Amino acid sequence: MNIGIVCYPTFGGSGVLATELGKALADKGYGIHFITYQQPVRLTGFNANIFYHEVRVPAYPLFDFPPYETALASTMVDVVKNNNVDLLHVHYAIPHASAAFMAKQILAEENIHVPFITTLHGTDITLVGRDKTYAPVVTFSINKSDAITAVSDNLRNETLENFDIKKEISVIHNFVDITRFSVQPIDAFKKAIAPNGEKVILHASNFRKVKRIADVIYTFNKIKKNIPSKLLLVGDGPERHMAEELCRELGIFEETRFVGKQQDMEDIYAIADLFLLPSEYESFGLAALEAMAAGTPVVATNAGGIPEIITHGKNGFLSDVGDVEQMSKQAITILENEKILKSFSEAARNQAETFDINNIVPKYEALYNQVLKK
Ligand code: GMT
Repeated sequence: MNIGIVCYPTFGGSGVLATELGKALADKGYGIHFITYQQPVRLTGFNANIFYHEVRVPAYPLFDFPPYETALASTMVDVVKNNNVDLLHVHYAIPHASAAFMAKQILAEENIHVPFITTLHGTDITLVGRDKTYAPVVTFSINKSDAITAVSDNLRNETLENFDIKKEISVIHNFVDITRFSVQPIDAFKKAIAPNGEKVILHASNFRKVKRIADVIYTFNKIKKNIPSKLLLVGDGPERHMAEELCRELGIFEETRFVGKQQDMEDIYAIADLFLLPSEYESFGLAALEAMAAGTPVVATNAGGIPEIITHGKNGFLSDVGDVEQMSKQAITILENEKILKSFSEAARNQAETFDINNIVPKYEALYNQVLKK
């Protein structure tokens, strides 16, 4: 089977998930055609079954806003025709689902019938998609999808509550490759971050407002008063400058390390003792799952789909959004006692195993077969 995968190629969770899915399917013998404006960041190495098709958006002086959606739909048409693509799987509704619908219609004119599946990831529904500017097109293109999936029960419910969806939405949770995250910590790296054996508190995200980076910093500020610790911040985005300023204001800049966007996340999770995810909302929280796969317990908010991964008091802790007092107490509970830390770490890893790639990818394969049989 040949599958066209459309996603954002960046460090965002939807792009990461789509790329890992494509790689896993290629390993199983599927022909995978990534269609996007840039090589996906997690698409490294060579695999004979993987193809990357760049969407080019030519500049023209008339265009203040180059029409990416049109270029994407045209590229989809081209890729389907020239590579015998059997189905399209688009990740993140905007503008991928409407572009896929357009491509499907164009191909139908030539008697080429290609179904498309839309996977909803989060902000395409909860933040951006709900905005009046996009909502009619998002609703229409979700309804026109041949199958719809959401990455958590919470996101499925949010979609049904906020959009007039006339079709079934299947929940296929995000996954993690447990083997990839089972690496030993690199001593030199741990020493560079925590030279005196301090605990390493980690946060990784795209530093957008929804991640509440200030809460990461305030929580850390409280933790470090009780536990010798360092804060490692991975990623980049609009809130980074504010975060650096806040660390300076609180006088903890020396205890924090901003390392920007990173590829080898397994090595980073491996040296962390605790992961903080104080988001306003997460449809799922893929970074938390990756941390857990590496045996790093997570202190997070009880927002969105996070409680579908973290069992409060067993493999991590959950708090109300903004409750930094509570989050710091929970972090200290885990970190101050090696026995507790070990038991949370093991429980986190066990929980992550239920979301292992080998358990989840077959669900997508079953859906592809179902859609192609229709
Ligand atoms: O906002 C992000 O974290 C990026 C965003 C994306 O679409 O790239 O992530 C969303 O999709 C991820 C993968 O399914 C989920 O793990 C994240 O929870 C979700 N983000 C939000 O809902 C804010």
